[in-house]
Amino acid sequence: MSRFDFVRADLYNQVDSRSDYNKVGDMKLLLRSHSFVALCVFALAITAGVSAIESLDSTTTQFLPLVAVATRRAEFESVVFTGVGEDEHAFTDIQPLDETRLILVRQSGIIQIAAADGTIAATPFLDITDRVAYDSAERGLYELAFHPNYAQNGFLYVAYAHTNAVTSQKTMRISRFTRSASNPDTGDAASEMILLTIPQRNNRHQSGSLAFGPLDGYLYISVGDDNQPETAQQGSVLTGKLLRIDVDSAEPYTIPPDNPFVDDPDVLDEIWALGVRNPWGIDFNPANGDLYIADVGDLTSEELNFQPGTAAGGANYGWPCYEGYEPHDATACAPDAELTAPIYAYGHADGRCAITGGYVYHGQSFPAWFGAYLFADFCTGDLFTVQRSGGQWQVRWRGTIPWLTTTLGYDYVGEPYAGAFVNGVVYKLLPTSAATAQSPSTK
Ligand SMILES: [Ca+2]
Ligand SMILES: [Ca+2]
Repeated sequence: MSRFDFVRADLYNQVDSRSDYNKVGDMKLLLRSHSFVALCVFALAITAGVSAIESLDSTTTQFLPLVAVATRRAEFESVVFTGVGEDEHAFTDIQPLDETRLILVRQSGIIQIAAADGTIAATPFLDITDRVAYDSAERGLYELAFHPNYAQNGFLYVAYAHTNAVTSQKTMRISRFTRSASNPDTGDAASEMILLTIPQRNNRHQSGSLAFGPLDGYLYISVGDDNQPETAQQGSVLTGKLLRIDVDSAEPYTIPPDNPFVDDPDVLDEIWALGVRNPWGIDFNPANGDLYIADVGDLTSEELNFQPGTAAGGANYGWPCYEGYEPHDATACAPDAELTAPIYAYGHADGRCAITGGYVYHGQSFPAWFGAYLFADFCTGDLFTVQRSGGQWQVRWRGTIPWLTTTLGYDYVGEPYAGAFVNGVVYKLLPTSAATAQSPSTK
């Protein structure tokens, strides 16, 4: 019996064929070239799809259709926090710099500092636009991870797309930068130490999410399949994988001795997990080391994968053998028993198109969300929480972010923000009852 036999087939009854909008890159390209027309068509597509969808309750593990969402009360309001019209480049990461300030990573290659009132500092924290290959679709600067001991060593890590000026070879780089000795509010652009250079052939599915394991201190890196799905099952390349490296024992890095494939000559030692497509966000629960992997799907399914904090690595999340719970391409696949199914997947009904990963909420403004993982859909902006209760995963709709959601982030006390695509806005999410009385500038 397949591990995928528990699939709730009804999830896929909702899948439709409005797949012109079903991938982040497609949507971005479309918006860049035909933004107004695309949005109008998109709105019509949503409207047209609603009537065919049955009503569902949010306490089930299915998504609420938009018609039902509209009748429910959103738990938050999205207050414009910063950046309206200043710069249309997408946000790819939001996280605290310190108690009062946020770090905002932009796909174009600039990392900025936002003050508590939303003001963006005139001097960027780091500007590496000179080496980031930004194509306004999927290539660019992805995520940033501060070293757990950043306060002492000043090390930060980024993932970005690069194109060699002479050979035109495309790569994804994982690099370390060091805080400036003269200005602690800046990174030193000349301090780059390249850890990994991963060859890429295409412009799609680069991923580039970074996170330090809260239990082991190792750096985890997601690498997309580079639009070569078969590579996700190949141990000889790093695309379509999660990697795990030790950045502390020697430069540029070493292999943790307990990595799952160090004794397997057929699988590269950096590999921690296989079978991912385009993880748009890997994030640990800092309380217990649980790992959430939001993996953007192809035509049918957006999936959320999970690894308990006690896991020893080596999981195979199944792409391209499966997309979500559906068989996709069985060529050169491991047996089903060796694959790990997602904890949740959703189709593209109601205009949803691509999962945007978030983080495990530990703030105070939304008590009902505490300990739950937040994620959103890129196209609709619907925000959901997922949490295990009584051994079952429960997904709940919490509200809708008003613009295409490229990233979810948080401040020093864990309160949520959402980065938008192309309109240069970061939203702060405030409880509905408080949002009208409280703006970020008065907080
Ligand atoms: Ca090996
Ligand atoms: Ca999968």
